[in-house]
Amino acid sequence: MRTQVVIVGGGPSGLLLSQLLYTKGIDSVVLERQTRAYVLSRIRAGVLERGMVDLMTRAGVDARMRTEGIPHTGTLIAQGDTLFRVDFAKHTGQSVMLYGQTEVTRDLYAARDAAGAKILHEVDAVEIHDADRDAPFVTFQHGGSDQRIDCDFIAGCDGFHGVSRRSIPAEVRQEYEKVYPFGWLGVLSETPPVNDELIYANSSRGFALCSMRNPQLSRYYIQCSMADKPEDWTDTAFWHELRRRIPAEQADTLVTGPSVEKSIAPLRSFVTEPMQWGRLFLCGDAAHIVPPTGAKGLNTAASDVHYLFDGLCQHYLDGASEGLNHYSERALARVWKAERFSWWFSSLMHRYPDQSAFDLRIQQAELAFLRDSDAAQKALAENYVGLPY
Ligand code: FAS
Ligand code: PHB
Repeated sequence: MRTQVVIVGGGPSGLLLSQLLYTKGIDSVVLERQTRAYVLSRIRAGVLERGMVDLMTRAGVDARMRTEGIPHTGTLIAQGDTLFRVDFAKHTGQSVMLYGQTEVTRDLYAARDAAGAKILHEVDAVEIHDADRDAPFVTFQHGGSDQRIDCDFIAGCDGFHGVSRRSIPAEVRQEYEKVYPFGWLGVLSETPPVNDELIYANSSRGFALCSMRNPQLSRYYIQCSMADKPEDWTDTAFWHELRRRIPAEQADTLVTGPSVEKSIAPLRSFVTEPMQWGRLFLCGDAAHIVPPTGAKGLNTAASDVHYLFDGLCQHYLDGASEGLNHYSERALARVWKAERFSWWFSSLMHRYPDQSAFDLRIQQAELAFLRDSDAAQKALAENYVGLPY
């Protein structure tokens, strides 16, 4: 088999890149380890930056998002029982779009199917070969037989646990990591959201987030111990704890119901440099991870895809190599700003096991400054709606 671009990983990064390349007549093959049903079963991100909305529009997959997505022009921040709003529209003139990653993936699959795209599911033993040469290729097992695809370029879109990052020699890679001493226990419930905008809450019992997918589907998170497992938490225990972490007014109006999904996500900040090696380019979680506090995971994957798509178009359509040659430095410049914001917002909103009395006072002062300062709120808003590509 031969194609122009082999894309390892069929999550949002891989599917979005494949669809964008298709709009420019650039051929790709997507290799996905899981089944399509498994990929679509994952409940992850919920907030799309303007840049991601624009990319979905360029990819021709924005129709359902524009009818079912919910634009948000601000968010609420709760400190104990006090609430204040950060107005994105006032500070940036922009909004974000509440539209689940699962729906993004569903829309991308539909477009890829309509285009007769080659997406191979349940592939095993993917190996990247000669990425540092002019004729790279990928081998894998599919349908019980050994396969090989020759290509011009390889996009590593296979997430944190994929094979692509590890295909760059260890002596070439520099990795940066911070593991947070807590996780997020997330619940999806077929109940009306407690508020029409998100509530990020810093309470004496820990962080909580009230989010949503649509007027009848809510997404809630509470900070939990790294030792916790989803089965340790009954629905009753979750709702009781969430009520204790959000302001009384919202706790009193919270509509609870059975969880239709319950999972725990560990929190880490991680970046690998460089994000390219020869003709291999890493995108999304394959190259970096953020704590989900700032809703930057999926959105930073999107900006990677933007830069790589731009570079591949330059190569194939203009015969120029500047975009591909500088992909890693362009992508990393924005990645590190997303890492910073995600770390800062996580430090502001969570209670850390080793937090001293001084640390707590500083955190409370930072929240009070954010509450009282237009400049501080403008800074948060600029980062939240998404910094320029
Ligand atoms: P993904 O991990 O989504 O996709 C990689 C794909 O590659 C997967 O389908 C995988 O099966 C496949 N793959 C892996 N190894 C392979 C191999 N060897 N061969 C072939 N295929 C392979 N972000 C937010 O903004 N908000 C959130 O609330 C949020 N919650 C999250 C919760 C969890 C549990 C996780 C893990 C992430 C969360 N994220 C969140 C971040 C998430 O949204 C990612 O940023 C987003 O999925 C990145 O997309 P991809 O880069 O495509 O990686
Ligand atoms: C979500 O709706 O899943 C969500 C929203 C905002 C975040 C993280 C997750 O910061």
